[in-house]
Amino acid sequence: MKYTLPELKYSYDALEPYIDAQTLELHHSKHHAGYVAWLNKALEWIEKARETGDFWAVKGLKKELAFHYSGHILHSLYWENMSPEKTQMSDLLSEKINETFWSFETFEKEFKSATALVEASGWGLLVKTAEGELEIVTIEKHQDLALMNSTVLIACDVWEHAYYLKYQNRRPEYIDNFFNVINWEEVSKRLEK
Ligand code: MN3
Repeated sequence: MKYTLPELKYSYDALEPYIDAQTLELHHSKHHAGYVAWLNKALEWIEKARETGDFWAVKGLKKELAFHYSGHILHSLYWENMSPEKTQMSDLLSEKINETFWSFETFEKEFKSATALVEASGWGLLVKTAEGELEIVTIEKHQDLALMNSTVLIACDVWEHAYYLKYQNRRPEYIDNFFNVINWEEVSKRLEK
C-alpha cells in the first residue's frame, strides 16, 4: 500500500459545535479512507498494465487515479487547515489578503460566496499561484477546473458528506462555521513555503 490515511491531530468531537463529531468521524474514517483505498487500487492496476503491456483500460485507470489522488490530497489539507484552537495568521498572510482582496471582510465574502456556489460536489480553495499571488478558486469533484501549479492555502470541502448530517441544505451556514475553525497558523505556513 503506497498511501495511508493520515491521522487527525485532534479528536472527532474537537470541532464541535461547528463540525459535529459524527460527520467528522464518518468523513475521515469512511470517506477519506475510501479515497486512499481506491487510489492504491488504481496504482496497482496501472502497475499491472505496465507489467503486461496491456493498456486497453488505461484511460479509465488514469481517471480513477486523478479522482482519488486529488481527493486524498485535498482531504489531508482540509484536516490540517482546521483547528479547535484559536489561531492567528502571520503578518505576511494578512498583508497579502489586504493587498489582493482589499480587506479581510471582502476576502471572507468572496470565499464564502464562491464556495457556497460550487455546482454539486467540490471545494472552495484559497491558493497561491506560481507567481506568488493569492486567488480564490472552486473546483468540481476533486479535480475539474483546478488551477495548475498553485499551492492550496485553505481547502473547504463542500461535498454533502462534509456537512449534510448537521446542516442539511444549509451549505452557507456550514461555511460560516468553517471560518470558526480555520487554522490560520497552518495557512500562514503554507503561504511561506
Ligand atoms: Mn470530503
